[in-house]
Amino acid sequence: MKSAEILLLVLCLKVVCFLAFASAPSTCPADLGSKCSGSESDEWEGEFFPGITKIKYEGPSSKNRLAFKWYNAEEDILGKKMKDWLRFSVAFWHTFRGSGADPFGAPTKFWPWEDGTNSLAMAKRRMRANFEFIEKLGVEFWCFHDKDIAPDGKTIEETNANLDEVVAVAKELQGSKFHLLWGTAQLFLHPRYMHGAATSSEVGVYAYAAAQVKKAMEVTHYLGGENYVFWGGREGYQTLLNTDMERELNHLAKFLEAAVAYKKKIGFNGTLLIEPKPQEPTKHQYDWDAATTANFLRTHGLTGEFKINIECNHATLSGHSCHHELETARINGLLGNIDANTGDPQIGWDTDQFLTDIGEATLVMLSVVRNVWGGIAPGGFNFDAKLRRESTDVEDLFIAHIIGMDTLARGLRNVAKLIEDGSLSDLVRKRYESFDTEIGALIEAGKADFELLEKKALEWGEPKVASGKQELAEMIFQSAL
Ligand code: XUL
Ligand code: CO
Repeated sequence: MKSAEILLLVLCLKVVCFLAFASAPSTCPADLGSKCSGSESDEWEGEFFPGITKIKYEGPSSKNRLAFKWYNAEEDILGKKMKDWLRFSVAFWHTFRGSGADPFGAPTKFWPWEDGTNSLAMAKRRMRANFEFIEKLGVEFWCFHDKDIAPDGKTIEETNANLDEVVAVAKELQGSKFHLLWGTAQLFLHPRYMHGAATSSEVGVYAYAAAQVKKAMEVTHYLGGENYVFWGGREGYQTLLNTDMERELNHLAKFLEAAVAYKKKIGFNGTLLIEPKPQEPTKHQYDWDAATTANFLRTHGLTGEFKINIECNHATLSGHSCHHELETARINGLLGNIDANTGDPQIGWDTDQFLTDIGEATLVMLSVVRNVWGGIAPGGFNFDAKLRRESTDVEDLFIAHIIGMDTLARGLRNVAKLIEDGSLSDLVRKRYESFDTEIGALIEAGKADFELLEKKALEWGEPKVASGKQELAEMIFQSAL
């Protein structure tokens, strides 16, 4: 091995160790001075974000980087306030535990409130920072994994006690002003989950995962969570040569059935959501995409109990667009929530970037506005998105969320324009108008048999086939941007 390779290996191992035990830096950077003491106190003098006041809407001509140009929470669009269409949520794991580490490089973010530890005191202080952040950003919701918000203890009991302490702080800070969009259990970081959790080949791991999800559901319920998410972090396989796929899928279904039973037992009324992803960390994740997930739910009689959380970056990893995944979930009556992010067109992994593409956001909002309930509540838009490794200023956390919120707000405004204009829906309606006939109605009602259709084909002769008008559709769409 060349010395450069050894250096890289050592660095990677360091990063892996770092990720396993804490997302915060393990030593205090020199420039944090006395505040970086690693102390046992969750106290913090003054504000976490001094100099940043509540982010306001200033309109499209504003040059203020800390203002909304398009998102105006109270403004009515298509009969609802923007904030009620969008229900934005801050993802605790990215915004407060994201360190900037990647497989090749050490952490780059050393937020002033971090003390370099993964202590309980630090966890409580971080929770206070979270609520100051969402208040200043003007967001009402947040999301978390159990492991993001509280450190592990030596036993399940100790771990649960730690979680309870932090959750009590979160409950107090939430008050009636803020809400939990969803909670989830993190079932992928610890080595015990290397073969999966509900799909592990080890029964002890299956039971451990059940205990963890049970607790995560309890605290989500306690915090008034509106949803609970299952993302199959390692529920999949690396090779079919050592895998009994049928058995693993059955185990997963039984695990989800047990979750439904427990939800009912504790009186948790939130929606259970499955978040599809095709690969990463496993070579093949079982919840590949929306269609695979819908089929799995149907096969196991779980469709009435679950909805789907579509993450845009996962959609593109599965070879679909986010719009395709949203439409697939929507037409199956399963669209429950959106993890609002995007990938990079040249990089083939889950880069979890803030969505900044206005066209993409308009397509996303088309699905949301068309959804059966006219929106996705009790779901929302969770920013499962992180700053780039190289973005290291505290204000970057605000700027990233502001652009993410403004982009989706622009998408919503554009959909309102498209609806008002009506030409796009006219184009689609006209395209199928040959079915708005007596025979079309019989086909759609399942009453047209092959003999009848053959009779019609003989009578009509060679059918005339009209233009699909794709470029016109694109022209109309673009005129709304
Ligand atoms: C991972 C991912 C997760 C889930 C929650 O790709 O999206 O953050 O959203 O576990
Ligand atoms: Co996600």
